[in-house]
Amino acid sequence: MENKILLATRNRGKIAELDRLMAAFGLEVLGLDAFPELEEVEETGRTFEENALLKARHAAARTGLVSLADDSGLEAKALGGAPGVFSARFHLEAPEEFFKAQPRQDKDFLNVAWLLEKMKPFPQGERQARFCSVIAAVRPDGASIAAAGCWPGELTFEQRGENGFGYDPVFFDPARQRTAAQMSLEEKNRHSHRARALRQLAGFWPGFWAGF
Ligand code: ITT
Repeated sequence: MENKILLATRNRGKIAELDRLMAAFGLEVLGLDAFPELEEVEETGRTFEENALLKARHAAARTGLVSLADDSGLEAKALGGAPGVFSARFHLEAPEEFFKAQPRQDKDFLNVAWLLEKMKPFPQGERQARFCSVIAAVRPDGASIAAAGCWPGELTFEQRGENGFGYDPVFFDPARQRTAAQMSLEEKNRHSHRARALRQLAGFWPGFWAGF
């Protein structure tokens, strides 16, 4: 049995976190860089779980390797759980004037700026949010496991911190009194939605791996 697993994500922030988190599994972790010809799968699911399974299934079927994928996002209570599964594409719903007014045009910056814009009417006390992640693992024979984790917090009014990626600079953890972008990788990996999901998944792992 090969001791290799494919991490099926193109998001560098996720790769850095998952690489470190998965060290405990004692596996050789390959990235999608090893498979440049693998086409991206369209994320058509309505839930994090559906999308995580879609991505992991696609990678396992094409490469013949046990594949792990994360689908994740931010849910703001005041926005009825948005952006949720649309977190990576949230800025696409913004009007043209919004884009013209932005100093940067990269995806992470635009998503965060659009979120702060939508949250403008909501004062402190109405800014609860959580990060959620579902991590799915799929074997080449199609067998799968999946687990979820969420990280409760609040949205700030401005960006704080330089670390992490995506929405980290506006996600404030009240228990630790700082944003996710003000945490080191080690600290974020102790508390994050992704860490919580992976801890859950670890419980199913021995049976999943043994049947491979
Ligand atoms: P892959 O599908 O290749 O994994 P992606 O970036 O498209 O990469 P998703 O579809 O799961 O990943 O979208 C996740 C979105 O939620 C994306 O905008 C991230 O920036 C954001 N997000 C998820 N986890 C986050 C975290 O820990 N910190 C900040 N933002 C996060």
